[in-house]
This record gives sequence, structure tokens and C-alpha cells, in this order.
Amino acid sequence: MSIDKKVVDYSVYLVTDSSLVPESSSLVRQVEEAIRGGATIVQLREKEAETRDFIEIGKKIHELTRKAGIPLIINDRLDVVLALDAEGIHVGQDDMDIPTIRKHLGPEKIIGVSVSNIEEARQARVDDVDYVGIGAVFGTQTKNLKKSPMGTGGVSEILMVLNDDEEEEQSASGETNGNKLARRIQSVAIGGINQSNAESVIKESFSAHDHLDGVAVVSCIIGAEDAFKATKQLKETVVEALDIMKSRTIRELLAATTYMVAAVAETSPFVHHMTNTVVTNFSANMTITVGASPAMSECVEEFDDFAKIPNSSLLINMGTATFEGLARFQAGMKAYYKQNRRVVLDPVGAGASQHRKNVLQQLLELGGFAVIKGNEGEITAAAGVEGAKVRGVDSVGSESIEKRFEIVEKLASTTGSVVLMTGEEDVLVHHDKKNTRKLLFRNGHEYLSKITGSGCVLGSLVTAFSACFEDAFLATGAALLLYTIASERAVETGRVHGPGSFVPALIDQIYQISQESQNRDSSWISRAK
Ligand code: 3NM
Ligand code: MG
Repeated sequence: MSIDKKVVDYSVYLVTDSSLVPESSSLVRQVEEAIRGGATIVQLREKEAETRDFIEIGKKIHELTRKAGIPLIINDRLDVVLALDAEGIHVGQDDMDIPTIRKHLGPEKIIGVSVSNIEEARQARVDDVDYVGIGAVFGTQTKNLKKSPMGTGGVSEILMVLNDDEEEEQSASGETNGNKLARRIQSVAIGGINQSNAESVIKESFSAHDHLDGVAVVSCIIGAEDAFKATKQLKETVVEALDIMKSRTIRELLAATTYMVAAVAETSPFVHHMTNTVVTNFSANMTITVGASPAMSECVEEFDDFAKIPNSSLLINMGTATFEGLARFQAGMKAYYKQNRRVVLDPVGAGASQHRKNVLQQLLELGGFAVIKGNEGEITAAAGVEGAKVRGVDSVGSESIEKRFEIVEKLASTTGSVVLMTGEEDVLVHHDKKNTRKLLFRNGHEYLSKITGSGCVLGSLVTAFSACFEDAFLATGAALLLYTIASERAVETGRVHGPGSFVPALIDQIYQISQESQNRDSSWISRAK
């Protein structure tokens, strides 16, 4: 059975080095265990071996890889590839040139090359290689590096050029489709990668249009006492992270988020709140924390002036219902729409009473919201779906993820707004003329559900972010990631003993992430789930 190089899985790319094998094992045994643990491709890299020994061990390892249906790649030695009829070759920048190799190996064999900078990546494109090994990411004991490690930022820069003439992907979900995959140069990162950093390598190494296809490792598997377990653990981590990064929508969001958090602080939007009396202080603090300016006003006479402030935006939060509420909300919307400003709706307690249902109905009729955000009960009520489970302003019970997407999509398509349904998992959807984007978010500490106003203050952040960016979907996603990741980090400080101490710690972490982002440190975003 021959291997079709178009469908090769590069996710766990094992590179050998017999000098690292533990005394109790052998290279063949380590490779066997690694394959059993889930290695998807093996490169035989024996820098010191004599030709005959290289071929001898190559035969044994090729038998193993054949049985597993995965490719064997030979480092550097065209003669050994031919002798073994191996599936491919990997070369460095100083080895034989690619056109000569291709001439001898033909179109079906896999050719990979090591690249360490943008120029080499561009050349790899011209040479039409099948994959590149990008490295070294980190320092390593396994190879004498000629250049200093590039970090995940360096890998991202290479991924920006590697497949950069790729056509815009059209599919609604933003996933890469089969045909294009065949023409993409695959990529793995290498150098100092192991079980504990693989997730962040994959999540930090990407561009808006490209992602890694796997990680290449030597010592963390070849040097392991239990190569099976080491590989299995690495594979689980890598598969989960790759799955996330294969979505173009996710990459676009992750690429934009740190920049957006910094830009909100630098732009300082004006966030006019028409909100409930429970959360005014908390909302104002949160708005200031991200560098925006809050105002709380129900005074119709000043709406026009506020709407004229540069980067102003309006948050309508229906939290405490009043008799005059509806007319004021409508006046606010009209004032902001007249200036082409964004208005965000938080239909708090939407399903709780007939009065709120009526108010919501009329707000939706006027429409035009950039974003509508709410919990499950609120969004369900806004979507006009029967059976919203609400008690007071809290959502109770939860539908399946599929059902929740269905509800959110319904509201998104009838309103044209970006719609965010919060909960243990958050659902974000936007329909526009061109496509539908949808995301499911899994970040956020459970204490967010143990304090009052946690949804309302997220509304403040969403409004601040959507004031600054044309793309309200990405702006909302960025605000959500900032908020939920901050909530997790807050608890990890060790200074949180319950919901009471959680609130100040949450504000601190949002401030902290904003500072990091302004310093162009985007490592926090790799926690996105
Ligand atoms: N190539 P480990 S780094 C074989 O930078 C190799 O091109 C590199 O070993 C490159 O996983 C490297 O043990 C060694 O750090 C990677
Ligand atoms: Mg070489």
C-alpha cells in the first residue's frame, strides 16, 4: 500500500536521534512505541551513522511505519531514500537543492525543508516543497543551532508568507476545504517543543490565513522512558489545539484580539450607558479599566451631545424596568443612529414579565443594533422562541449547544446584529451578506455566575470594543475573551477566596491584560478555548 502525500497527517512528527535513546530501550523500540502512542510521521535523522547502518535501521523502521500506514522521511540522504523506497526526504538549507531532489524522486515523494526565516519560506514556496519545518522555536540540546530561537512570534511571521497567495476561503464556516488543502504547504514547528509547551506553540503560532499542521519533536519522545505515554500525551494536546486553530474565524479573532484590547485603551471610546441601577458602579469601573470613558445618563436632553463625541457608543440595558424606559431607549437609539454610532442591546430579564417583552419587541422593531448580548433566557426571548426559562433576571436551565446555536442564529438572521448568548459556554453568531460566522467559547470562571452584574459589565466592554472597530463580530469576541480569560487568571492569583474577593481581582486582571496588550504581549490569548 502506498501513501498518498496529499493526505499525510503532520500533527505529531517524530524525528529520531539514536544518541538520545534511554539505555533500557533501542531506537526501533522507541519508534514502535511512539507509533503506538500516535506519532503520525517519522523522520529518520542519523547524523553519525554509516551508510550501511543507516539503511539497516531504516529497513526496520520502514517496516513499522508501513504497517502503521504513516510516511517515513529520511533526513538529508537521497541515496538512502532511494535504497529504502522511503516516502520522502527532509533537507536543510545547506543540503542538496530541491529541484535536483525532485528530479530524482518524482512528484509522488514528500519533500520537506527546514526554514528559519521569511526568505527561506518564500523560497520553499517557489521550490514547491510539500512541507516546511520551522525552527528553532525554542532552545534545544538536541541540535547545535546556528541562529537564535525565533519564538512563536517568529513562527507566526513565517506563516504569514508561507501560503500567502491562498485564495480567500469561501466556505461559510471558514474551514479550509479539501481542494485547497492539497495545494497548501504544510508546516511543523521544531526545536524545544514538548508536552507542556505544545499547546501554546500551536495557539501562538499562526497568521489570520494560516496555521501550523503539527509539531516536530526529538528528545521529548526519543529520550522518554515511556515513549508510548509521552507520544500519547503530546498527541492529545496537539490534536485539541490544532482543531481550534484550523478555523479561520478563530485565527482571525485571535490575531485581532490583543491588538483590539490595546487599541481600545489607545482610542478611549465614550461609552454611554442607559443601564440598571444595580450595576452602574461596576460597569463604570469596568469601562475605565479597559481605557474607555463611561457616562451614565437617562437624560434625553443630552443624548445628541453625547452621540457627537468621537468614538461614542450607546449601551441599552433593560435591567431595571421603568414606565418611561422605552421612550428613553428609543430616543437614545435615534440620537446615536443619527451620528452613525453603534448601539448595543442587553435585553436583561427579557422574558421575565409581559412589560419587558413589550419593550423588547418595540426595541427590536426599531432595530439596528450592532450587537445584542444576553444570557440564554434573554436571547431565547428576543428570538421569539417559546419556552425561555427565566426567573427574575436569571437564566435557568440550559438547552443543548445545537439548540442554543439555532436560537442565536435565528436572532442573528432576523436582526442582522451580532448576537452573543452567554452561559457556561458562550455562543457568538453573525450573519452578513457574504457569510455566517459562528464561534463557541469555553473560557470563564464559574464565579462569574456567582456575582451580580457580570453579564451587564460584559455589555460595557462589548460596547467599548464595538465603538472602535468596524467588525462588530471580532470586537465582541475580543471583549468576551478579555473578560473570560481575566476571570480565570483572577482566581489563579491565589488572592480570591470567594465571589466577594473575585470582583476586585477580576478588575485587576482586566487592567493587567490591557497593559500587557498595550506592551504588545499577546501570550495571554493562548488561553482561549
Ligand atoms: N532541527 P528537540 S531543531 C532536528 O531548528 C532539529 O531546524 C531544528 O529537537 C531546527 O525536539 C532540531 O529535542 C532539534 O528540541 C529538535
Ligand atoms: Mg541537513
